[in-house]
Amino acid sequence: MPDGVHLGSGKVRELYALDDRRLLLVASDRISTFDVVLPTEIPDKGRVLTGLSAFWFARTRALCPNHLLAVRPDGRSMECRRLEMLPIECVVRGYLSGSGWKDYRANGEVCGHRLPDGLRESDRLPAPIFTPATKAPSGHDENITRARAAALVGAERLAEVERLSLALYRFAADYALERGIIIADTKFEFGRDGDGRLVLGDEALTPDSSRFWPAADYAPAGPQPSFDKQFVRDFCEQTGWGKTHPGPELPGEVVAGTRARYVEAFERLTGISFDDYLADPQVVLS
Ligand code: Q0Z
Repeated sequence: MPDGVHLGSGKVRELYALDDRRLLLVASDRISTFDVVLPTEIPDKGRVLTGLSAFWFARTRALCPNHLLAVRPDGRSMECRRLEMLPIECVVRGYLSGSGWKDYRANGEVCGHRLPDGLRESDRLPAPIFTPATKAPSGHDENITRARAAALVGAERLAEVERLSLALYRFAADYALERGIIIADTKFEFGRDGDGRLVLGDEALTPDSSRFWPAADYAPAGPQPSFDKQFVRDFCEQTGWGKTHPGPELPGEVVAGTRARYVEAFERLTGISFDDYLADPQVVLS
């Protein structure tokens, strides 16, 4: 077990305090689907997610400062600067999916962004949009208007996180698309450091905080297969499971196929072999 005082658990991550300035964020191998954590783990999933986050933090430092201090030799733990987190989720959507698609179908707009008529599920948007949400402990985050977001963080700070979120998304989505992965949408979390400056926190641009789609299979006008979780979803649908706790155990071939997809996402995006990452996690930082 890592050192530090346990501060909290996410569905698949753990947070520890190392001292008054530093936190340890540990990514487990747990996997969730349809909002339920499954009883079977995906070996190395936490390492893939930590490696990808660290990779993006290293490559986006010039766009926006971030909380990363170090990746531990276990490859799944990140030492981070302790921040005062903002009470909103900074979602950017480049494609119409999930709650964005739902809201568009209901009223033609998403978080106050009026969109062209006639868009289909999974269509690419004319330009990426910033669609803030409130943090709900249930994980069912609620889209909010920019007026409500401004009331929560201040108009000036909202404008700054919008600009930063769009810049980060554009950079990563362009980069990923060249490597065959569509980042359909993503969620950033920002905090303020001791001097009040905005800092990117949490995890960033991972398949758990984003929708990753295989670009080769992209076919709008319907839902897209998930780059990482499709085998798990297909298996779960097949079993007739009611999507309430507890979820089903995953068979070995679903575990192996899913692990391979996580490793493939890591290797495509970073250009680094996952074995090299396991041997020395610092490789993602240069
Ligand atoms: C992140 C979370 C997890 C449970 C708080 N740099 C930071 N400073 C202060 N707070 C946080 C961070 Cl990243 C912070 N979370 C999300 C992560 C387990 C909750 F691993 N909560």
